[in-house]
Amino acid sequence: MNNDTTFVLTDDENRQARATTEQLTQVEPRLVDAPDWLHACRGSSAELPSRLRRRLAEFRNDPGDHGSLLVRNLPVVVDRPTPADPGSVERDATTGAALIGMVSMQLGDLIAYRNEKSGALVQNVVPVPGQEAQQSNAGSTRLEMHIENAFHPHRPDYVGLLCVRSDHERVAGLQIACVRRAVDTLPGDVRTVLGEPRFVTDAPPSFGGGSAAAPRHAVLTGHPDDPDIRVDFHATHGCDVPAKDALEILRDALTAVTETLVLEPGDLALVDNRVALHGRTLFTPRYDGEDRWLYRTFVHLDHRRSRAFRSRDGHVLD
Ligand SMILES: O=C(O)CCC(=O)C(=O)O
Ligand SMILES: [Fe+2]
Repeated sequence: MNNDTTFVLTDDENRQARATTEQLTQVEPRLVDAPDWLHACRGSSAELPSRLRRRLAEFRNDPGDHGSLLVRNLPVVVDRPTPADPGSVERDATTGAALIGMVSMQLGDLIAYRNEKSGALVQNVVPVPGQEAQQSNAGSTRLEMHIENAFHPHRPDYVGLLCVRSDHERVAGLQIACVRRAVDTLPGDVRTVLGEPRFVTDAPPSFGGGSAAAPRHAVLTGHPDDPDIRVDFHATHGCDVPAKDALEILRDALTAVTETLVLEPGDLALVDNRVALHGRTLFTPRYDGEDRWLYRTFVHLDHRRSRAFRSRDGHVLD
């Protein structure tokens, strides 16, 4: 198992990736969600520096004890103010969109959800005026630890977060906590409860909201010593007292292994959404066009598996 959580491109690799990226940004119609552009992106992803491709193949095979990989020194160029409109997405084939697209495609296939950020494959994670306290990526108060789309039957296998711009004070921390480093510290009876369908996760309002119709699910599944995890500490609730208690014990165990990364432009965090949660520390936006800006992608490993949820065999899940 490779537990090295950081991969830094050398300057030569940065130049090589820049050349591939520049070519890809010129491919018509220069729109991320267009099938022709996505096809070109898949091809270009095979031309990323070979050392990076090897590391990504290892990460796909085994995400390590930290369940995440930070790729640094990617050649991101930004020539626009940070957007601040609600639900904003990146439709243009910018250098950043090309980079996160290519790296994501070395792991699997890009997906999005029709009810979230208008189904765009590359989404902006930016603070939005008036949404400071929201438990969404438009907020700037602390964002609780979660796996992505915990409520959904087809959750992404990976989440990619590429930093285009840091926050002014360089304090906004992406937080990551992997169940692989916490599971041993949980008492046996707590693990048993977490492995039973005694939890519900509310869907966000854009997906119909609430937990009334939400099916009960387990928080830990798979091998008891190396489980997958399905929890969002804002949206998941225990259905009985032992289940509620077990969630609190799990939260403490994950807090003890939480790592915080202040991303810099050109840093891409890849999180294995089956074993690791993510969240964000508080920061103060200024809404001056220079605020923190990440691009986000979702990736799944088996495109075919979700075919019934995708009309016209596209990338957007209904
Ligand atoms: O802002 C961050 O660092 C993470 C936000 C987040 O959880 C997301 O966009 O899925
Ligand atoms: Fe998230």
